[in-house]
Amino acid sequence: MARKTQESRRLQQRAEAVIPGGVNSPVRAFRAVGGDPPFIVRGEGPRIWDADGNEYIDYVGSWGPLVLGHAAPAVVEAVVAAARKGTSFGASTPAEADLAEVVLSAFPAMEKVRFVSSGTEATMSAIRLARAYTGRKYIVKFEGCYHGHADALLVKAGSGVATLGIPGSAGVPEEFAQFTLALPYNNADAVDQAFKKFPGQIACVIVEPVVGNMGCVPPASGFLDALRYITSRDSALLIFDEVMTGFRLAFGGAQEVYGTAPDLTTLGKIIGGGLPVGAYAGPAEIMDLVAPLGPMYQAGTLSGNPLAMAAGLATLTYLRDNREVYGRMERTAATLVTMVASAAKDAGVPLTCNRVGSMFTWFFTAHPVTDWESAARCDVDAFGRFYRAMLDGGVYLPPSQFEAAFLGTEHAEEDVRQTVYAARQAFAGIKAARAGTATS
Ligand code: HOZ
Repeated sequence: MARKTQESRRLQQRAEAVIPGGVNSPVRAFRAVGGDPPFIVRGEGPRIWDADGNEYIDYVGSWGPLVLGHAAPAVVEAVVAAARKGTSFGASTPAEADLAEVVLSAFPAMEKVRFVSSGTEATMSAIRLARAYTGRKYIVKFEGCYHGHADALLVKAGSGVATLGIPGSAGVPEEFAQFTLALPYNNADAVDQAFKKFPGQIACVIVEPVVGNMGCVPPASGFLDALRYITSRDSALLIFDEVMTGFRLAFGGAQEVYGTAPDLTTLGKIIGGGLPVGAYAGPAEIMDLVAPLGPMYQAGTLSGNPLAMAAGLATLTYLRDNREVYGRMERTAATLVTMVASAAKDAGVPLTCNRVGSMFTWFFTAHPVTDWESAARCDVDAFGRFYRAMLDGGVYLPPSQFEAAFLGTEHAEEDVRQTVYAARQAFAGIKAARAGTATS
C-alpha cells in the first residue's frame, strides 16, 4: 500500500526554495530512486518515523554512525550531560583524551590521533600528512571509492558522485587533480604498474578496505596485503579509510578483520555516535608532523567538540564492553541478506548479495560485483522499483544502488521478518512489471 507523503512533499518543496535540491547532501534528494524523500521527525532503536506518521525499519542508520540505533539511552544521556556544562569552548577539554585513548586501544598500529569534524576532513588531512611525510605528490585511489569531497579525491568517486552519474565535480581545476591516480579496486596489478610508472613519486595509496561507497564490495583475497607490500616496497604510505568500517566490522575495524595494518587510518561516523566527528591516526613518528609539533597544518574551531566527544565515547565504550554485539549483528545480517536473496530467487529476479558483517548491498545483477565496473552494470531501474516498494512496505534503505546498507545492534528478528516480507512483495512487483502487467 502506498504511504502518505503529503507532509514530506510540502517540507521538500519548502526546503527546495532555500537549500539547493532541498538537501544538505545530494543522495538524500532521492534522485536515483524517484519518489518523495521522507522527512524524518523521530527515531528510536532500529526504527524511524516521518512527518506523515509513516514508520520504517531503518537500514541507513545515518549512513553508518548509529550502530547502537536511534536515541540510544547511553548516548543521549552523555550528550545531555555534556551540553549542560557548555557546548563548545574552542579550548581543550578532558573528553578529547578520553576518546583518543579508547580509539587508539582499538588500533594497535596507531599511536596518536587527531580529531576533526567529518570524514572529509579526516581523509584530506591524512593525504596532506602522507605528502608531508614522504615529500611526494602523487596519490593512488580506487574507482568507486569515496573519501569525502576534497578536490583531489573526487576523481572517479563513489557515493553521490556515482549515484548521480557524474564523472567528477565541476569547480575542480584539472591541475588540482593531476596527481590523483584512480585505479580499479581489487586490481593489485594496476597498483604495481602505477608504482613502476611513478617510482619514488607516490605518497600514498588510500583505500576503503571494504568499500561502502559503490555499494558494499569486499576486498578480494590478498588485495589488502598486496597494497601493504607494494606501498612498503616503495616507501609510500598505506591509508585505510575506515570511516565506514571502523568500529563496525569489529571493534578494530577492517584492519582487525583482515589482519593488515595500514600506516594511517581515517575514521568518522561511529566514533561520533551520531554527532559530527572525524579522525586520522597513525604512528607518532608520522603524526608528530602535524602542527603545532610539525609543519603540516590542520585546524578546526569545532574539532574535539565536547558534545561530539561525549557521544563518541558513550558509543565506543558500549561497543568495547559488549563485544558480543558484533557476533549478533553478523548473525542477524546474514539471516536478513540470505532470506532476501532467496525471495529474489523465488521471484526470478537476478540479485547479487555482498555483505561483510553488518554492511551489505543487494545489487540488481546476476554477476559478481567486485569493482566499480561490475557495480555500474547493475539494473538501477529495478533497484529504484525495489526501493520504492520497500519504502511502501516500511523499510528504509539507502536511496542509491551505490551505497551500503547498515544494520545495528537493535535490529531484531521481528525487523528481519518484516523486511523479508516487504522484499517478497517488492520482488513480486518487479516480476509483474517485467511481465508487463504492472504500471507503477
Ligand atoms: N556520502 C554519504 C554516504 N556515503 C551520504 C551522506 C548523507 O547524505 O548524509
